[in-house]
Order: sequence, then C-alpha cells, then structure tokens
Amino acid sequence: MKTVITYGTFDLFHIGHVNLLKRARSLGDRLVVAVSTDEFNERKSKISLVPYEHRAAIVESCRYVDLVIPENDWTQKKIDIVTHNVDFFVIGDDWKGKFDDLSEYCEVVYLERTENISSTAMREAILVFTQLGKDLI
Ligand code: C2G
Repeated sequence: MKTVITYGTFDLFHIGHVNLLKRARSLGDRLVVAVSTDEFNERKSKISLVPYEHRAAIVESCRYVDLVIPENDWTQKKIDIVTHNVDFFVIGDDWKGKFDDLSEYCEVVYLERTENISSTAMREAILVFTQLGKDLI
C-alpha cells in the first residue's frame, strides 16, 4: 500500500486542484490531503473566501482523495509523513525546492501547475463581477 500526501488551501476548488489531486493519487494507492485551516492561512498571508470546514468537505468529496486532515502549521509535515506512513510527498512546482528536506522521510515530487487558473484570479474575477453587478443596478 503506497500512500501519497499533499498540502494546500484549496480555496474556490478548481481544475488546477483536481489535476494535482488526480496526478498525486496516481502515484500510489491512497491520497491524504492536508487542507490549510483558516488560522494557518492567515500565517501563510493567504486569504480564502471559503471557510476551512467547507474547503475540507469539498476536497474530501473528490474521487481521488481518501483522507483529509487539517494543516495547522508549517512544521507538521514530517509528523504527518511518519503518522500516515507516507511514501510520496507531492505538491505543485510553484513550491519547487521548498520541501526537499522531506526527502529524508519519503519521495518528494513537484508536479507542474495547471496554467491559467488560480484561486487568486477567481477571487479577483468575483470582485469584478460583483462590482459590475452593482454598477448595472
Ligand atoms: N495548483 C496547481 N495548479 C494551479 C493551482 C494550484 O497545480 N493552477 C496546486 C498547487 O501547486 C498546490 C495545490 O494545487 O500543490 C493547492 O494549491 P493552493 O490551494 O494554492 O495551496 P498553497 O497555498 O500552495 O498551499 O504547506 C503547503 C501549503 O499549504 C500549500
């Protein structure tokens, strides 16, 4: 049984997230996803529109995901890898090199990001449409 783990905010769940989770899952038999809590997002200086409980439930509903755990801190990865007997740590290549230290515990794989989609761009689009809606009323 090969276990894969990945981490992320997964705000406004989109095809880039699906592609990442699908490819991550294909590396093993089980995929654990650590979803950043709202409190941890603040420390990541990341704003998410969707609250943690909903983000976690949406990720859990994805066919490629076997277990969702909270990501509360930068330092939990090594503990998670040991706790869940992880064989592969996977994350998008926007993080390339940042988690090489985990190769002491498991294989580290950086996957190419999906182009032309991001939660940030989606949040900005929502703001624009909201503003346009106000102007049209
Ligand atoms: N991703 C992707 N393609 C995109 C957008 C995101 O492959 N167009 C990937 C990211 O590289 C990441 C995952 O989807 O592997 C989740 O992305 P985010 O929700 O932006 O997560 P991030 O803020 O990068 O959190 O401790 C690690 C952090 O929690 C990672």
